[in-house]
Amino acid sequence: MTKKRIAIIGAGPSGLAQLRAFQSAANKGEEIPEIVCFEKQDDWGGLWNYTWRTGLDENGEPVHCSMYRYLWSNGPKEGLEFADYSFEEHFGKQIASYPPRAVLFDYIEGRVKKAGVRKWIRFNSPIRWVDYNEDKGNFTVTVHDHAKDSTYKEDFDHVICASGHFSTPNVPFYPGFDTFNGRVLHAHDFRDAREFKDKDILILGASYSAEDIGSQCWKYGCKSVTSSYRSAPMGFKWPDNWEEKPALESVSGNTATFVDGTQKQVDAIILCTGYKHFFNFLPDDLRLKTANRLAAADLYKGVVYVHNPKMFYLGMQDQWFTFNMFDAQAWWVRDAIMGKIEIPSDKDTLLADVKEREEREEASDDVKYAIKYQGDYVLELIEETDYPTFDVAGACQAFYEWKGHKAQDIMAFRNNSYKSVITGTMAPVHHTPWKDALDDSLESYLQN
Ligand code: FAD
Ligand code: NA0
Repeated sequence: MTKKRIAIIGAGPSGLAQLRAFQSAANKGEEIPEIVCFEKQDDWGGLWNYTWRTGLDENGEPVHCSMYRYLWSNGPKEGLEFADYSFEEHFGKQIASYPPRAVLFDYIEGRVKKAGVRKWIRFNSPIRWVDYNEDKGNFTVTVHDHAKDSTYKEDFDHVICASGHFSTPNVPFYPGFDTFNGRVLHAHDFRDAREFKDKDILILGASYSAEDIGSQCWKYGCKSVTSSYRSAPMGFKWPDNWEEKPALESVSGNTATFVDGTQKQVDAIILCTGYKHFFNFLPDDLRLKTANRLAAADLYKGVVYVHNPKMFYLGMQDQWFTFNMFDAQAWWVRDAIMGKIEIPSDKDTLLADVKEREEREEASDDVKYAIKYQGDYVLELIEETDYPTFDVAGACQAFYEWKGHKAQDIMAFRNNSYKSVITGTMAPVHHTPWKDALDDSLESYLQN
């Protein structure tokens, strides 16, 4: 019998989890399918693969990166640690709890280097299109090879889409943006907080990007932050030069006017208004359409596309859990593809699973409920595979404490440390408080 062929779209944390999942089965002597991972960038790591570029990349493709210089993890690393590869294994010691981007990139890369899966990835290879062939029951994938500047097609038995959903910006318009006397940019294009030193900045949005980009600009010396919320304020105890305003009404010249009638002079406007699930390489019958929520639409078990169960999606949920959730999903998808887990053949059963997850998510607005909801999901998947189980309740506890620490002091929460649920070791307190640590390099962070 010929081997099944599997296409993975994207070599970010989700796609890499899928490669590691198959490699770990091969390591145990199992016969695995042929794996090809297509990555549009020239390196792995997804959003964690930082670039200074914005707009279009060197090949004319939209830049994927939404990360910026000086980005430190916004949640404790104890909530995302790989169960099969601890921080202590990678760094040879326990490290502090909120690593900067470069440190997390190094950690992600360490596991897949050890696994030896780079050979399965074709870099500089954006997927242009995917077709499902009803007659053959397989997929034809069209790829652009930028190295050769040629386009080719290959057939696969399954497609796993791991292309991420925090890269295509959601960009609203407000009256006066077109005549604003300063820069208007989306968080996706924000790279260096020093650009806004001594500036009065306006941030639109009230979620993680708004909180963190505002905090970065504050840390690196902006004159003031005004953040504007559409639904509800973030409500933290902000520094004196940070003010929360209700929704923006319009701008005129450099004056921003808010719906309560108040005004503020600003030099730049940063739209922290979220991202779109955007798959311009997928036809209508394969393309996921979902809001950014914990129970993503149309995904049985959060991963199987209900309208074509040979197609899978990884990491499409809104995320409390990240790397270890992608692992749980990847191990589960591997076992479904390898016939160890059965996907119900009846579409109503798949849809009922989605509905049940949506209703359970909607049952409460409480943050702790949401964290536990996703923790339960991670546990549900790992219990069905051989992914090493871990203390998910302990990881939820780290998230609850993190929430408390943010409420206490939003500019100091990253100075706290938590206990690893993988090795049981307490993280050291970082050598420098976050607000004073201007160098975000790996070398500086690991100096303890
Ligand atoms: P991505 O990381 O987005 O990777 C997707 C990959 O698919 C990319 O390499 C991309 O080039 C590739 N790709 C896309 N389209 C194609 C195509 N057509 N063909 C081929 N390849 C394609 N999570 C945390 O745990 N901690 C944090 O501190 C944290 N900070 C974040 C900060 C920001 C600003 C953002 C936006 C997100 C942050 N996240 C954080 C969440 C982040 O979503 C995950 O950590 C993780 O990167 C998601 O992995 P992924 O593989 O699903 O997607
Ligand atoms: P994100 O904050 O980029 O995080 C993504 C926000 O935008 C909501 O507040 C929403 O308001 C608002 N919004 C949307 N449309 C708007 C409009 N037309 N006018 C005004 N406001 C508007 O995006 P979301 O979706 O959370 O919030 C959108 C991801 O990036 C997260 O997973 C986060 O963890 C990650 N991230 C991490 C870090 C670090 O680790 C930093 C940044 C981002 P409303 O009214 O819809 O609530 C450091």
